[in-house]
Amino acid sequence: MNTKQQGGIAVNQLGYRSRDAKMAMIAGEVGRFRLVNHVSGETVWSGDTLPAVADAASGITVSRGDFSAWERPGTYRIETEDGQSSYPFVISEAVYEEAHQALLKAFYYFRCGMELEEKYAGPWKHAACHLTPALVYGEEPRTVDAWGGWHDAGDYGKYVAPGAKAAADLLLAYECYPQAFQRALPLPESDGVLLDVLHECRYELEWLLRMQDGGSGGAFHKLTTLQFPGPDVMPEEDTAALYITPISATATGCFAGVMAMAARVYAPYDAAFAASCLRAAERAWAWLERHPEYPGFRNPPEIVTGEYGDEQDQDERYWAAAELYRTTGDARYHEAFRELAGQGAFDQYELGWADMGGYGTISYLMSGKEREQDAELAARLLAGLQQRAAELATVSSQDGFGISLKPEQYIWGSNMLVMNHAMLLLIAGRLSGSTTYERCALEHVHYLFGANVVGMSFVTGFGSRPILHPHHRPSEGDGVEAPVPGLVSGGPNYGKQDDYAREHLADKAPAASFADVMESYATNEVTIYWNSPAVFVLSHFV
Ligand code: G3I
Ligand code: 9MR
Ligand code: ZN
Repeated sequence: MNTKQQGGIAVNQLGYRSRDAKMAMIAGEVGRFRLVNHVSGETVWSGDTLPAVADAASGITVSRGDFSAWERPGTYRIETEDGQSSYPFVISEAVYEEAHQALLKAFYYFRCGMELEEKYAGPWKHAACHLTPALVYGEEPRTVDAWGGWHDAGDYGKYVAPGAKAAADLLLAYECYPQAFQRALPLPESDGVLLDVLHECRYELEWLLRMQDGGSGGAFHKLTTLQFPGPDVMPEEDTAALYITPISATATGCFAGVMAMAARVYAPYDAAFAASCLRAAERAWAWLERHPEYPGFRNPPEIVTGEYGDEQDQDERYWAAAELYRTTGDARYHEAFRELAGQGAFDQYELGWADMGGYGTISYLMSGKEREQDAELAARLLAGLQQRAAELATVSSQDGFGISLKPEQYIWGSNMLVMNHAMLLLIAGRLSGSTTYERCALEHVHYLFGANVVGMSFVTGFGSRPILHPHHRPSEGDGVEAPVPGLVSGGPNYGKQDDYAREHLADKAPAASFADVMESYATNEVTIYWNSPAVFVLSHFV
């Protein structure tokens, strides 16, 4: 555990709601620990840590100090007999509101194709970028004018499948927790009518619509320069030619899924937009039907930007069928969904950019009251979801930091898995009308904001020791000291696929394989689809 200044006591650096479970994660065999009023220095409560756990993922022994009993609002710190102290944190009714807003506002900062004005962006303002039409790779001089949307990450590429995952998480958050989005961000589009989360998603959806091939209805896989620009190049300085790569089945499936979802969500507010989303989804579905087998996407030889390769497209088709059925009630889509569900060729409970099956399952289960269902299939999917949630809870109960990642799951973007798992736990609870998994999901939030072995808040701008040097070109190039706020870092990655990690993290345990340095893109990049599940999860707790 990080032993700089504050010692090996990790807490959620934002704090805890009064009535929630509260745990300090303390390195070593501990014993007595105390809760100290950070203002007066007075010890307000003390107790014994739980039996120490040898934690496989972090490679250390952890003693957990449970101070759930203390509910009185205030600012506190945890101390141990040997003089160690945690960062200060608050206990209060409302602790996650600011972070929730910032995690959503981050999408505005990722916007491409428009000026980010000081009025909305503060010091992180910049000029409009990437406005030139993109050459269609292999079909030059054909061009497509697909401006707008969100940059993917620390690079300026725009990729359909990850973009669809990010938008789907936000739309799902809105469908499950509309009350969490009542406060304006604000955005340039804020009008007091449509919630800002829907304005923000629409910015991406409009770009996605431009990524559909007018002729065939398939979705182009991605839009990027041939190579990544230098690490401090601002978006508007990245003026190399843009290329659109060929259509892929995974992009087209994701496109159909998120468009069908949008058609449903926007229908009450903008019938014309909703109708265009539905038409786009149906044309994409028709493309999928005409291409039942399609090779997985590979970067053409000259293009070395993110590949987002994925050989398995059945899960994206499954998601698309579920959303199209939920939105239209058309029996054709139900039939297609049942068929794909029956083949069992993919994981039906995953929520990653390559594994979209979980979205299909969730959509089908959430449509239960609106649509006729195959009762047997619905029961099987619900049982499967409950079982997955139960497994995650079991892993969490054995983990030193209370989360559901096994050591081998600290991969590139492990924080996405942390938040995806919390999302799955919350949805499993919601669909069975229980609060069983809420506590476990919240432990994942505590981990994200500091209760982890590196003792850092993985979100820029939040916590006493937040990420300061994300692999994010605007944060590097804008001359502002603080990085763009509200960005979720990828997190520990035992794969160590960058030079910095290979050199400096070689001997680190999986959960400790992290460095807050710009060079380490395999541990410390930021992306839209690592932020989006965090927005969903915090929406439950605000
Ligand atoms: O799924 C396997 C797992 O089965 C295996 O046990 C494990 C062992 O390494 O690997 C897992 O695969 C990993 C995969 O991500 C899972 O999502 C790969 O190792 C890992 O290399 C791969 O990383 C991806 C990375 O691109 C490199 O391709 C990240 O998911 C993905 O988020 C990241 O995306 C990049 C874009 O290409 C470009 N833009 C920035 C973005 C974020 O860094
Ligand atoms: O900046 C790039 C980042 O967005 C990608 O996720 C990553 C992996 O594809 O690659 C980064 O670019 C690096 C490139 O791959 C190798 N040379 C150094 C680049 C970072 O400055
Ligand atoms: Zn741009």
